[in-house]
Amino acid sequence: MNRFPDDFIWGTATSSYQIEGAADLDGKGPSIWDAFSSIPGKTHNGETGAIACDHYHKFKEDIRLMKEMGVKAYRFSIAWARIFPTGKDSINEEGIRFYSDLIDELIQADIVPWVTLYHWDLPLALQLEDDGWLGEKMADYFAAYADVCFERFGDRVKHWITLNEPWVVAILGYGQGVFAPGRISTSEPYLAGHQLILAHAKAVHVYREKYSHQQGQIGITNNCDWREPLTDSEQDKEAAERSLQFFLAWFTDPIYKGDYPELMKQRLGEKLPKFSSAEQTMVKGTSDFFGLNHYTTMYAAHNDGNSKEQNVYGNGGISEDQDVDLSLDPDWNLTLMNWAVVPWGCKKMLEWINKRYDQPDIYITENGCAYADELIDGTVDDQERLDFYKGYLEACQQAIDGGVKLKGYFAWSFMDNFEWASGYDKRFGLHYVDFKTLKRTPKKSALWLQKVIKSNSVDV
Ligand code: PNW
Repeated sequence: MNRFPDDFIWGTATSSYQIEGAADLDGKGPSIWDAFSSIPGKTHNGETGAIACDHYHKFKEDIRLMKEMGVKAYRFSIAWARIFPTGKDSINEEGIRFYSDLIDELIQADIVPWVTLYHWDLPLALQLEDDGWLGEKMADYFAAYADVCFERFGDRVKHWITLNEPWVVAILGYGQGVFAPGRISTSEPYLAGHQLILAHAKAVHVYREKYSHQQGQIGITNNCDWREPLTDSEQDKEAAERSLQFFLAWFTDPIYKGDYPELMKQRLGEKLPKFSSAEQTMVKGTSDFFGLNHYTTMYAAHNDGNSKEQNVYGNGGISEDQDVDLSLDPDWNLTLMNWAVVPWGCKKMLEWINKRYDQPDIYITENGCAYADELIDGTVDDQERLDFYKGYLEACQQAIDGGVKLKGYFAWSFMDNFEWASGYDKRFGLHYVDFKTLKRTPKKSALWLQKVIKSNSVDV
């Protein structure tokens, strides 16, 4: 029987705005997602995270369900605006209390908290006063907020993730405008990305300089889809590599190597901000592990600059900077997000990271799929999701067998939740949530994953 390593970390993941609700309770300030989702037309059916799964009030029940599944770790995020309602200056003790209680409850249940400091719900005040991630004081504000989290929670939290998916913040938030703050630009994503990297690095330095006695780990989570060359031609192979560098190495090269990838610098020229040499030193080496969110795969082909069909896919980045055409194999199954199910792409992605960054410890901090699940006679038969997880976990196991240091896997998501601009129809959860009654029900895939975790093997 194929087994995962004995110390493999099995977890599930969520984020604050997608599950908590209680958007303006107990002193929480508004975030850019409260504002963005209240603008007509920005989200599916005008839905918002104002109530979401009401995890704010139901977290004890949720932890009970996690315990039943047997998960070893739970990745959640802190809403910055619960801690600092305006993003800075004065602390909201009621916000501290909520996360402190959540952490205590997890530890009592023997579930290790993995805490993300920023999963996109920026305090609105910082957007209005400082232009959000375009603002040059953001790194200081983020580091000050992180400092308070380390101080108040670091006695119990030993696993920190600074930022979730800066690529999404930069491209979908500042490029395509489909996520908060809704900006549309071909240059701002690189400016926002730059401030995000600096903010991450500053927070890591605070942690290492002031809180080393807490003996925790800190890193960042980036997302990347695999890019498979459409043909064997050198041009398509180069296009796929270029696409991966514009997607992932944009954020991970500065952190692992000290600067942006050479080909991005060449192609972007003045559009790409530069790190001073002091900043390069500050940024380099600021991740104790490689956090990866991985969902799908696309073919990449060279584009000679004449094709008009460049931006058809939401996750291509700024394609005119890359000269890459993306496409799907018509044989691939699609999830409700129209993301293709390609387990071997996950294995290749892990191998690419292993090679480029010299065998780092990798954690898949998100992987999962959305379907239109239905609750029928008290059960949810989500066989497609079960097959998805089986395929991707087998790919993970093959990568581990091939020498990749994959140390853990967090399924996205613990329960159905507010899928950002797509609202509540896109169900990613292992647990079904009835958004009228807020009742939770484990899906078939959750019961299967429970067995996987127990036996440390996907052959169950
Ligand atoms: C991630 N893309 O978002 C987030 O971390 C989660 O909050 C989210 O619910 C989950 O994946 C599912 O979407 C992404 O366009 C959003 O490539 C968009 C993309 C990737 C990740």
